[in-house]
Amino acid sequence: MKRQIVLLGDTAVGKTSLIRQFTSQDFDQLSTTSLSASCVNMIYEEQKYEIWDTAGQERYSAITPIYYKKAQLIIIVFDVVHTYSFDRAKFWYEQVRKTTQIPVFIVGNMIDLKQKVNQTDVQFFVDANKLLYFQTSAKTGEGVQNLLQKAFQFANFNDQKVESKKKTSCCW
Ligand SMILES: Nc1nc2c(ncn2[C@@H]2O[C@H](COP(=O)(O)OP(=O)(O)OP(=O)(O)O)[C@@H](O)[C@H]2O)c(=O)[nH]1
Ligand SMILES: [Mg+2]
Repeated sequence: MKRQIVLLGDTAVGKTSLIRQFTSQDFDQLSTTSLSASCVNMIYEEQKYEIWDTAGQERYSAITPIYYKKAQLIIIVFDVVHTYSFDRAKFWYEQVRKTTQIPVFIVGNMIDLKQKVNQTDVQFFVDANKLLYFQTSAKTGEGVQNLLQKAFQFANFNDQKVESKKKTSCCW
């Protein structure tokens, strides 16, 4: 079975750029806004994964839940330059938690630029919700492969937990 990993976050935080780094270690300064969700397939340690890129513009918010409801892991991205993008990350976390308890990673992208989002606020949020926090630059590639590897491991682990839970409930 394929594991699904879904990226969420405000427009222009670098979701598409992160996926480009995941798959081809490459960066496009002229990356244009996504108008719909799309997916790429990846294989890690013989396991297949689907990485879903969603459209961050507000007008697509209503359809985005379709993509994360069946995921094994959700990665919520903000960019460390715009405080509003962090507010939107918190919004997405609340939306996700309305329907699912699956693991969520928080990613602060664009660490190659001057950071304006208050790190204490981010740390408070991730600690309060017991989330893993990663910092990346989709431009330089810093932190990106570490994020990807942890994402594969978590998506796989989470799926095994679901499967073993199912087995246990069959035995009741
Ligand atoms: N300096 C810098 N620029 C970045 C980084 N990541 C993305 N960008 C740039 O930011 C802009 C938006 O990146 P995208 O990856 O298209 O953003 P997105 O989150 O997919 O946006 P939507 O598709 O609208 O939801 C592009 O111009 C990218 O080149 C980064 O880590 N550092
Ligand atoms: Mg995009």
